[in-house]
Amino acid sequence: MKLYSVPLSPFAARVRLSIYRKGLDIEIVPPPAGGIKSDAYLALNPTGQIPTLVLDSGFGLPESATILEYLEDAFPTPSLRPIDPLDLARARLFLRLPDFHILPSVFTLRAMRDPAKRDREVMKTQFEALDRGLSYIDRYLSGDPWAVGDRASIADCAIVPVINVVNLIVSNFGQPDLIGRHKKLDAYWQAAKTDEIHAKVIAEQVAALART
Ligand SMILES: N[C@@H](CCC(=O)N[C@@H](CS)C(=O)NCC(=O)O)C(=O)O
Repeated sequence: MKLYSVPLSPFAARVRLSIYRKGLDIEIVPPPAGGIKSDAYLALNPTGQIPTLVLDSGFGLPESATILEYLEDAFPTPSLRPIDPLDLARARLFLRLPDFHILPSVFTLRAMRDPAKRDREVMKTQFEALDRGLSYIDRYLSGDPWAVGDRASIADCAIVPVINVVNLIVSNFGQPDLIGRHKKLDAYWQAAKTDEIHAKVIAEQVAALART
């Protein structure tokens, strides 16, 4: 199996976290020559997005949340899927809430990383939206050190790379810290970033941003 991934992408990073945490023998590779809109890549993943998990059969599986669930089913141990139904529902919320309420603002702001392309009104609206999205995450966190329950889960895979990219955007725009405004989220992040596997993915994202 192999995973098409780029280091900074929070969608790809959540799958890498699962692969590292579960110790899976999955090759992590950059997009093929020609990129993610090439015919070769589109044949694997018609959305033309990163990540794609390519199974040994050659089947290309898109969508990070679906890939995480597939890895849980295909490689059940160690499990990153909470057992209690409500814990599992909360873990899945941590996949959906960032996708709808945080990452769209991250991508809008990232498109304005060149100071010459910045629009103050758009920036204000998007940083407010980010703060609101983070408050949703804060609300459903267990506390620290894990997002749901008392062990690592797909919830941590989902939110650690997201919190990291929010911090990177905030610092890139010279804005005040957003994570520290949310008590449970701040405590979670302080603990989560000291975990060795989280730290590996955080460092991959930071290094990728430094190269762009
Ligand atoms: N819903 C998808 C989103 C994937 C996504 O948007 N990936 C970005 C990288 S961060 C991408 O490939 N962007 C290029 C594009 O959309 O053309 C998932 O969860 O995998």
